[in-house]
Amino acid sequence: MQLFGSFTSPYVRHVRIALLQTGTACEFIETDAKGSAVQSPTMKVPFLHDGDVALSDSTSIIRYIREQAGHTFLPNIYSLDIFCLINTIMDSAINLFLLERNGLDMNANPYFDRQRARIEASLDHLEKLEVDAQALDVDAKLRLECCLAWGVYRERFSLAARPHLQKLLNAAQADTLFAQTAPPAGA
Ligand SMILES: N[C@@H](CCC(=O)N[C@@H](CS)C(=O)NCC(=O)O)C(=O)O
Repeated sequence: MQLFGSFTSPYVRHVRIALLQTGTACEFIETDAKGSAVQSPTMKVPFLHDGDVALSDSTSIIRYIREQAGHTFLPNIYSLDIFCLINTIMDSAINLFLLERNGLDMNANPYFDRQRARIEASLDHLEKLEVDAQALDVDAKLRLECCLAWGVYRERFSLAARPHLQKLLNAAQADTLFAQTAPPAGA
């Protein structure tokens, strides 16, 4: 089994933690934008190859890893909805991040404001929910933790006025596998 990804992607981090949690043997192949453009139809990381199996999204990859290990994947509807909400936050935040990195004027279009508002509103919603991370399905908890860590690491949003989410992130950072998969400083 081969996982293609980067050390900074929150989606890849979630997959790496699922691999470690299940003790799944897998070779990690560091892949940049050029590599993903020619090897995956989505032109994104992560993607996974396992014999005849080729998967191009972290969600299908994580389900594959969990099912191979005899575990369930997001059976609870509430956890699934949290997972989807966090994907929405990350997709918007990562898009804005990459557009900015590619030199676009981030005040150039009102749709960017809508994307920023979507991220803030979704984070406020999660803060208000006071989610009990321990009560979530493991992959909703991990997705939330990987998202919060990435947003703070890339300075895409702040948790200063979101004490509940900050507490969840602090707890995650004390976890061995979470610490082991942290993005390298300065990447
Ligand atoms: N829905 C995808 C999202 C993956 C994604 O957005 N990956 C980013 C890195 S964090 C990427 O490769 N972006 C490259 C691009 O947008 O060109 C998943 O869950 O795997």
